[in-house]
Amino acid sequence: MRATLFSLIQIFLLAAVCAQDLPVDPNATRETVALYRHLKDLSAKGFLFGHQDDLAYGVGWKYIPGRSDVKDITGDYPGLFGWELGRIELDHTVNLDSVPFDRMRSFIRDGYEKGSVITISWHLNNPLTGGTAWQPAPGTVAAILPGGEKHELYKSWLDKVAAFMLSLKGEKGESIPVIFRIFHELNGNWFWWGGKNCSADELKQLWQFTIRYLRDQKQVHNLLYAYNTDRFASAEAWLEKYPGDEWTDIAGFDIYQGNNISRNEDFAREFGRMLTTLDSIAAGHHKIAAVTEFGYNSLPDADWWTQTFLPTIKGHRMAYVMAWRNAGEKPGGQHEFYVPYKGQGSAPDQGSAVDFLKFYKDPYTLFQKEAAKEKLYHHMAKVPILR
Ligand code: BMA
Repeated sequence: MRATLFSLIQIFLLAAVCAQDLPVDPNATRETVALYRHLKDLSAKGFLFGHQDDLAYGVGWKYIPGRSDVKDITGDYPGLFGWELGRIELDHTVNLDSVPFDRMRSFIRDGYEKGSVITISWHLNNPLTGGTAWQPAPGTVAAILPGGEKHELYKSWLDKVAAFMLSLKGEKGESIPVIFRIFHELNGNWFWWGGKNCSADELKQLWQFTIRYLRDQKQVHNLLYAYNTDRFASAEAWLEKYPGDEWTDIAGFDIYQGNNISRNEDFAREFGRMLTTLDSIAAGHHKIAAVTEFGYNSLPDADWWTQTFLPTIKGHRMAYVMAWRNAGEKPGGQHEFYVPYKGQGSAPDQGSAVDFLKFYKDPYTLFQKEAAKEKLYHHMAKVPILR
């Protein structure tokens, strides 16, 4: 009898442990684990709509408290905010797009306190040459791996990232969970860590080292890790540098309409194909799927949101999608924006603003008000945490 009771307890404990679905970091904070679990289920309802640098600036304005191009059009903020750490490694006070890190910290806190999700990318400079992220050089990844000539330098850069991540605190002093999108667009040749600039094995080693260092050495426990490619041809191509299930929380890709994929039909076909492939990769590997960056620069098609983007993505299993930044006029005269803004077009009700409002109202798109209702940082009762 006693033996039977003992076995029953053992079985119960084993079942409870198996039922635990933990992220890459098994010691992730409670809020981080809660976010991870919520994001796993979210795609049944729809996707969070995200926007890079949303609270910092938009087209024609900068640092106006409470302002957001998304809010100007919809009355609501994004359900996910993207931020960027490039130049933190050099101890600069502003990032590569001139956003001050101290302001970024308060924007992150604001987004989190109101219930939205935070994701961060890092266009870190080339540690071998001192050039930018867009200046590849042979041997860069090898040089920062353990034993490489720039390994200590790379670790000192990670120390700065760790300090920033650890400085993100909510009202009660808890760490703010962040989806860290390291080495993004890693199948393209434009970044020093991408495509032909290193081998699959080197990238995997770099990935695993980076996480081990942040998680185990620096004790950063508020991060989920996103692996994302640019456009890709097949599941095999997407998986070419995949570091493994135990090193990945979120599976994604970046896609832009324009240039070599300009017609709506072509974009929808390509986008749909990649979404279908990512659905099955994410299901097979038990990962959260997301469109980690997307956009159609300057939104030349007034119906794009409801006639091209939304119908293509509906029915797929993305937890979030993130539009890139509304930089407006950039030095050098280029123009860049991916979300409509007040005054776009010749009258306030023209351009793609009306269409974006329809997109906002579709129950499938989740902005901040919906994100807040989901209580993404609260525990889901159904899965106990045994810690
Ligand atoms: C690019 C552009 C650049 C920017 C970079 C990093 O896609 O938006 O202007 O500097 O991202 O954020």
